[in-house]
Amino acid sequence: MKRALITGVTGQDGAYLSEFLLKRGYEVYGLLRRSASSDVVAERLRWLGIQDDVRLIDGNLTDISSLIRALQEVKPDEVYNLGAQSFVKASWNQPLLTGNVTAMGAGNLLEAVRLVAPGARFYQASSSEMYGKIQEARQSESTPFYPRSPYAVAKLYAHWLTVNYRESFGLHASSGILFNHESPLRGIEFVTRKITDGVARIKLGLADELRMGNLEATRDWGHARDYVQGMWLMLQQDEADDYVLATGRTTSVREFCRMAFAHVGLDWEAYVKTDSTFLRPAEVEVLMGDASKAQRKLGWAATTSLEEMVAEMVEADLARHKARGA
Ligand code: NDP
Ligand code: GDR
Repeated sequence: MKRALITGVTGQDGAYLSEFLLKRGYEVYGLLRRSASSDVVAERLRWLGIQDDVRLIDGNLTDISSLIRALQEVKPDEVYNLGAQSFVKASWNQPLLTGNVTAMGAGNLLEAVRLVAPGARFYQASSSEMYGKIQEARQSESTPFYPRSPYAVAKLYAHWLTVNYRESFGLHASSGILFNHESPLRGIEFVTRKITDGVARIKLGLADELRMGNLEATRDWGHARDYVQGMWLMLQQDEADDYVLATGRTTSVREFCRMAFAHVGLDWEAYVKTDSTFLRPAEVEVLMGDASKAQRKLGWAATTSLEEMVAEMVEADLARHKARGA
């Protein structure tokens, strides 16, 4: 039976990846950082009904000793580094924390793997945010990076360190450059989930408007369930490498609003207001990925359409609010 250690197990991708690996017979261990709100930390695992199947180990990416202990205990075949301060907007207010967790945390984990578990296969959660101010209309593994936020700068450090540890020490370390992927388990602060939650509230009479930032930004949105399969496929290859995962379709925030409101029969323009509070000091205007390498080498392709995902997310938020008595 294979063993996997996942950092960021309580996040969106950690939950779906745990579910995916459990279905394939893995023993799944997740690194859990200590929180005063311990009753809610495993909410996403609970939502998927796997909270009792994932073994949680105390640790923090900023504390290398905890990572060394976790690796000694688990002896993993595969290590997935999904842990991060992952909200781009927050990275301008907490740039150094973002650097400590998202950049140095990956460095701590790579060092710990090199020292304790050099035979383990390693996955780094890199991001399309690294392309930032895009240098090519479609971004692939060979497109130059131009990060536009402290978050993206931190991810770039982690990405290149992963490449460097592969080339320097022969680690089986792969970096997945993933474009935005969403789901009903997406954090409420990210734009898609903010919109689908807003739609549900408005439909149920709990709110009468939705305040948004830049509606013109466009993103290449896929479904997290598809993307965790791609992470796993990267670690099943004989050679470690870097891969873009994306749908190849880009859609504006404005259009996402239209689709989500239309799903419940409402006109988005009657409810969405723009609010400068949600603008960013520097914006990533457009992202559109080219995942042809992943398609060719991994046999991976996104399978969930944006329309299907919007419907699933709106329905899940309606159900959540109804369950709370709305
Ligand atoms: P989430 O924000 O949902 O999850 C982040 C996870 O990191 C949480 O489990 C969080 O724990 C954990 N974490 C935060 N700080 C620490 C720390 N100091 N030590 C250990 N764990 C910590 O992110 P996603 O699931 O959406 O994304 C997974 C990864 O993929 C992230 O690295 C993200 O940056 C990257 N990524 C995501 C994309 C997306 O579209 N979703 C696209 C490209 C990359 P807690 O619950 O305690 O806060
Ligand atoms: P992003 O995701 O920054 O792409 O990072 P987010 O959903 O936060 O923003 C996407 C775009 O929507 C615009 N936007 C708003 N965003 C938020 N959060 N709230 C708003 O009200 C709003 N209005 C407009 C943003 O300006 C932006 O252009 C996500 C994270 O998961 C990262 O961790 C990951 O690396 C990248 O995706 C790929």
